[in-house]
Amino acid sequence: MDRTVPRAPRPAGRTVAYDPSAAPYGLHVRAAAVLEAGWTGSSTVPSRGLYPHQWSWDSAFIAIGLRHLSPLRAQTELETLLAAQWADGRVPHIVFNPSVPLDAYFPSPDFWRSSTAGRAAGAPRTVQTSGIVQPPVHALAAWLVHLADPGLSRARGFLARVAPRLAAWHRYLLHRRDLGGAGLVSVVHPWEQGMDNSPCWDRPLSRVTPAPARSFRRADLAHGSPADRPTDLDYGRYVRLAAGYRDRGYADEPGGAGRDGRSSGDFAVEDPAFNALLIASEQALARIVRELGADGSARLDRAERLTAALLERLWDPAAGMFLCRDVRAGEPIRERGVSGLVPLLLPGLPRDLAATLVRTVCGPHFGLGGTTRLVPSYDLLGEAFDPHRYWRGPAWFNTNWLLERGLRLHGERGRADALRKGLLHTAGASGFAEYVDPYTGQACGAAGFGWTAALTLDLLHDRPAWDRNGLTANEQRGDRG
Ligand code: 9WN
Repeated sequence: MDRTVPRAPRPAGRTVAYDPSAAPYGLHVRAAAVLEAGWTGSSTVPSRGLYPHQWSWDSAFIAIGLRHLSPLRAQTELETLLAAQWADGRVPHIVFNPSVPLDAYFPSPDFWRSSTAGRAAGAPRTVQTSGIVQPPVHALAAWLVHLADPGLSRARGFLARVAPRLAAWHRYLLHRRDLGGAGLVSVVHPWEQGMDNSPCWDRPLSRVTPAPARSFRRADLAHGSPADRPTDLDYGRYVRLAAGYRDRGYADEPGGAGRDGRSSGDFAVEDPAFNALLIASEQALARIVRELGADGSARLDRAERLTAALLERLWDPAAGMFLCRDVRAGEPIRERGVSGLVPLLLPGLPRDLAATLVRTVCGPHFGLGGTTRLVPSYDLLGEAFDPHRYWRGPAWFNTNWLLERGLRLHGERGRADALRKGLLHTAGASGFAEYVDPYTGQACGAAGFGWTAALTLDLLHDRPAWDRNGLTANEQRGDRG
């Protein structure tokens, strides 16, 4: 019997047999169609209208889903992104598609001027990129993509080609971005952390003088409701920060510059999700180098040290979760954002702390299993909470996918199953929305969003594989071959 989907879009390369008894047929086909529509030939756009280029962490999440349709495409997705890596190791947050008109997205290549302003930092000459980064989900994605078809991966030398780039990427973060001097990575722009408009940034951003609204032209308002998007004042601050970094040649000044060290700009924040994803990716890179015949134990040791620094520096017992740290002010940011829950995906968390995080996810501030369907991006009880405004309350699928994995990893099977069910239902009912109202599931932002479709596919097809082949507690604690 032919078990492949008859009318599903068929990406190039080997397609993966689909078992109709294992997952809802319609949802699989619709999610696959979203990814097919976003495929440019070498990567996938998050959204044709709102985000018509390649984004860094989107591509990692998209590859994690794409591997269930075409492992070849999933490998290509990551290879395309890594081909735009700078010589200093940074992986840019946007790789621009030259065939897209300049005014389709702001800030466009002529704002970033990567090949000129970024020359000293080693920006590539042949492709235009932004000069900031996004969370390092890539090694984790590369490992999961490899597992989808190890034969193809070995035949193409996939891991051998991406491993040095992933290692350079992590090196850049660990050596050039330790701005607080405590071993954790700092982000220098809210766009780097990926949850752009989170209330967690309000305080550190308030020190940034906004660029005047007339000095730039936003493109996002043509696609989204202004009530759901960041304000012009916020955009003015984003623009000022990015332009300042660009005008300093995208140079980083690591080593605990601290309160007075302005050379790296006004904004420097240690974020729990960014650092937890680096730890998970460092663990994945250990698996990758081991698969390539080398010793991964130094990387596992580093992951342990980073986990200790994360606990020491960002865990807040009173809040029952991790908090961001404002490196310039030298103090924690007392706002509960979903990023403070994301370290739940780490197998090396102390048991009591993981239990506390689960209580917080399900408690009044995030409401999972009670008032909310999906985990909101920000504290339900916070003053700035807004169920529709960008990263100030709505639920996103990537953060919920990470929490589903974390709940499962820490033995919370019932809660993980319920969240998975909620995610699959909401993804389908919302038309794979960019984000949703956490109470009602109402669709917000772009429709047919890349990582929403990709992570839907992953939840449909990969529940056992994550436990079996992913980063399980046993692998991290004992298995150090
Ligand atoms: C800026 C592409 C990106 C995501 C981010 C999300 C949003 C961009 C924007 O879209 O950010 O990078 O223009 O608002 O916040 O997480 O990667 O989907």
